Amino acid sequence: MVASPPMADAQQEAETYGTYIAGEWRPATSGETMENRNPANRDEVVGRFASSSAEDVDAAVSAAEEAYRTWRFSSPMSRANILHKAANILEARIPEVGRELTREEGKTLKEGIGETTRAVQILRYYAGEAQQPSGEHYPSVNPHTLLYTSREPLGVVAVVTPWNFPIAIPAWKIAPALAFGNTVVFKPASLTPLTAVRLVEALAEAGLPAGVLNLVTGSAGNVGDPLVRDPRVVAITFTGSNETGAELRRTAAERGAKLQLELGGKNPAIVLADADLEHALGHVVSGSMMSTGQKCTATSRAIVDRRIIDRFTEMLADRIKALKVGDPLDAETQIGPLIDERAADRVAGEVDRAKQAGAELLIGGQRLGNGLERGAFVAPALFGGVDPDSRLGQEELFGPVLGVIPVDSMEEAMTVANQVKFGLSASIFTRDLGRALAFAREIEAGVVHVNSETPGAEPQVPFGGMKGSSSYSREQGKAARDFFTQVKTVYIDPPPPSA
Ligand code: UN1
Repeated sequence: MVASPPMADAQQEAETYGTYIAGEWRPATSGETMENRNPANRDEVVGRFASSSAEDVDAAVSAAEEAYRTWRFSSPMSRANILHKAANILEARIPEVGRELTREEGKTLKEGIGETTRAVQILRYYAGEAQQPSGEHYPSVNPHTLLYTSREPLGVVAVVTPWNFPIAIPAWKIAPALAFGNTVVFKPASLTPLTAVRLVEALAEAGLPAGVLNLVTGSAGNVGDPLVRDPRVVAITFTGSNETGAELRRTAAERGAKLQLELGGKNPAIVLADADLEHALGHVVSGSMMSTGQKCTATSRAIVDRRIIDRFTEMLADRIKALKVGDPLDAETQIGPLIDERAADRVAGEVDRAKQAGAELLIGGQRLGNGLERGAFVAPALFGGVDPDSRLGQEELFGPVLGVIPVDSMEEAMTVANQVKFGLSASIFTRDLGRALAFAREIEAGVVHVNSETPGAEPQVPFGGMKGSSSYSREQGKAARDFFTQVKTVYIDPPPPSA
């Protein structure tokens, strides 16, 4: 592994950013701000952001409630126009926004730019989706009755998003919420508020009426809690940890709010003996290590046929060892830091714990020095001979850690793959069509890949997990309409003929 120390624009003056409530950028009512630092270099302040409280949340929900009265009846074509315009505005800013995303989140510049580009595509997709049919016409027992359904918006929606995809996930929640006539209060992860500001700026500049989209930055306790408990918020869409997901289930159930959850994963890649190993290698390494392993769709278990396991493990070790870890703004870097110090210490601690529990650490797992000590860097780790029932085989570590699990047969591979509480995404690498089809049928995962990596989500198809990975609802594609609207059934009979 080669280190490239971050040399970013550390001395640059940090700006202060406000909340966006009722069409205005304003400081938190308390006047307090929070600092956001670059995970590649903790000396660098990326910006200062409003540290909001319940009072700001109250103002944002009031603004969203007020705006809903007219936005819900606005023409879907005018909503589509705004989303198109926002896409164009953001597209023109991809280089800057992608770079800022990298400075605050730590994924490589290529990934930061890629994710911003993806947000543009998502905005465009929902501009189109806004104009699709939104109801059905039915026959009725009464031949004169006009009987149809229409999809109507829900009301004020809380959008609560994670730091690991700080622009794509907010875009894929906010765009459909708005396209279908809801208004939004957006609470981004407190570790990535700048990217959230940039997305909201694009939508605001595109002409969203005041109050339709409100941004409230701050901590989970000060902003997230009052937001999801507010009785005027009728729906909550959340991507993040299973712990927070469990709390949200309780809160939403208590007050009858509609809820959509995207939670963790422990995603397997099965590599059968007949696979093209070079091809599988590329996808398993990229699936497990890109974004420093911090994707809920990341591959964290390579389930490998014993006949090829020695060779494949050696290939994995060589490839992972050669990954260039360093400043994510450096074009040569392949792996950036984790999101913060705490995450880096936690992942390094999990690696130690797994070692002590008997897993065989082949490479990596340690915090990195050599010019990288100012950042949250951990060397990408590979474990061999992982016990599928161990913590390493079962729990999501959310970092650059891959465990190889040996199996003797396709049947055993399937059993191991399904023996976890999660079910987000899964891959198989094989040339055998029968096995690929059996895998697609039997795997307990919401997203299935044959001969490609576990991460990735195209905007036009549903995305979401089975079992502990979600709340059964799906995001994106046509599925977004199911969550962000409700059905109205309308019977229209002609009046009796006048006498
Ligand atoms: C992807 O794999 O590109 O938080 C998207 C996450 C997922 C999104 C993954 N909700 O990692």
